[in-house]
Amino acid sequence: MALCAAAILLAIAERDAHAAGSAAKNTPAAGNAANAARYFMPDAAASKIVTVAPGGAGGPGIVLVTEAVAVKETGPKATVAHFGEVYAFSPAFLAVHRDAPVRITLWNLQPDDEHDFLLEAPGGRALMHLRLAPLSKTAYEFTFHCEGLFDYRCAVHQPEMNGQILVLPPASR
Ligand SMILES: [Cu+2]
Repeated sequence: MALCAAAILLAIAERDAHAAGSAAKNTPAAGNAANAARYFMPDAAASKIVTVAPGGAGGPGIVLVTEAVAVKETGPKATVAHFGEVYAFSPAFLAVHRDAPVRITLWNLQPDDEHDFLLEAPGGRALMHLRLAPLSKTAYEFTFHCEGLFDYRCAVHQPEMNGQILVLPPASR
């Protein structure tokens, strides 16, 4: 696990360098081009912690959907008035084994709401950030190389739209 600790520190350093380089562009006025640039797959440093490939081979895998908990279309009205619209990931907790590829299909069920999928290393630094367009369904094969607890969130719907992936030791046979 010492290698993982080093990998996570390196990922933090590279993300900080990236953030510093792009800070000047990071204004609301920068518009859609900057929005497109905010999404990314794991870079070289992050891939030491998790590798992610579009698609993914057979097997049932895991389906991760965006759930409308309380929204303007269906209410409850008093809840939406009090809290605003509330969304959640379902499931909000996944357990996987280290070094075992698992296909995760990300499914945005809402016809008119943007979501995204931001995966963080233990310690909170972003490893990847995907756009989940309305009514989209995209599958990725994830292989975690480090054990630990990884948070995922939708950056659009904070603080409520979060989940965790627990990466366990390899399954014994
Ligand atoms: Cu969202």
